[in-house]
Amino acid sequence: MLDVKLHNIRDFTLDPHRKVDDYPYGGGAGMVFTPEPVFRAVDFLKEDGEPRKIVLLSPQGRPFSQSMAEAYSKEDERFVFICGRYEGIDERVRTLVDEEVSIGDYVMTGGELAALVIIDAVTRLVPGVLGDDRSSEDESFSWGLLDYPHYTRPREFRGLTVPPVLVSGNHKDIWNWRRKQALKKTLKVRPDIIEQAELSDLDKKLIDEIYSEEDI
Ligand code: 4HQ
Repeated sequence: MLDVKLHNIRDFTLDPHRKVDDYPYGGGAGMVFTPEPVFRAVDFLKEDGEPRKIVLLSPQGRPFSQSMAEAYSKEDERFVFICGRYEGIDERVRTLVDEEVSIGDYVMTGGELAALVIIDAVTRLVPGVLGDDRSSEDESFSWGLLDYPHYTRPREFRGLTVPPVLVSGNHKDIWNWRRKQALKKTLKVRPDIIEQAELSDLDKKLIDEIYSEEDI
């Protein structure tokens, strides 16, 4: 089971204007998220005494990854995602935070979409949540590479055909073809992943084939 609750930070303000931002000490452009409502919201959420992991979404955080999604999906602890707005959040909020996480090197208007991205990636890994029985070996990142191309019926669509190997029924050939396509795609768009990966002798052979065949 998975349960998501949304809390409006303005509900934790103490002033009639429900203000959550203020000018930065030291000057400069933009506004800063004020600490009081965030502390009050976290205090409220901790009232039941249940343990929680407090996660702050921010471009300064640890980059979110599939391995973090897997780890989160296995936790039975609850999570609180603090989603800031404006230029940033008052630094003292970090004293409440267990983990600071980023979904990528870009700046959004707020952390809400980052929290949704994490919730989405974790949800699909929670057993039974989506009623799925996908085997994890089929998933692209568990290969440690980008995904290989997928095809379904019809065999020919607007003159575009399905690679014959996929209808050959030869599972070894199909596996090798998929692995080679995954290596090819990854070499092209994410060479950094190839550098990190532990490549088998077969992978090295497939990479040699790719280089001898193509201009990549
Ligand atoms: N923001 N990964 C600015 C992000 C972000 C990201 C969240 C926008 C924090 C203050 N969060 N607020 N990238 O761009 O997580």
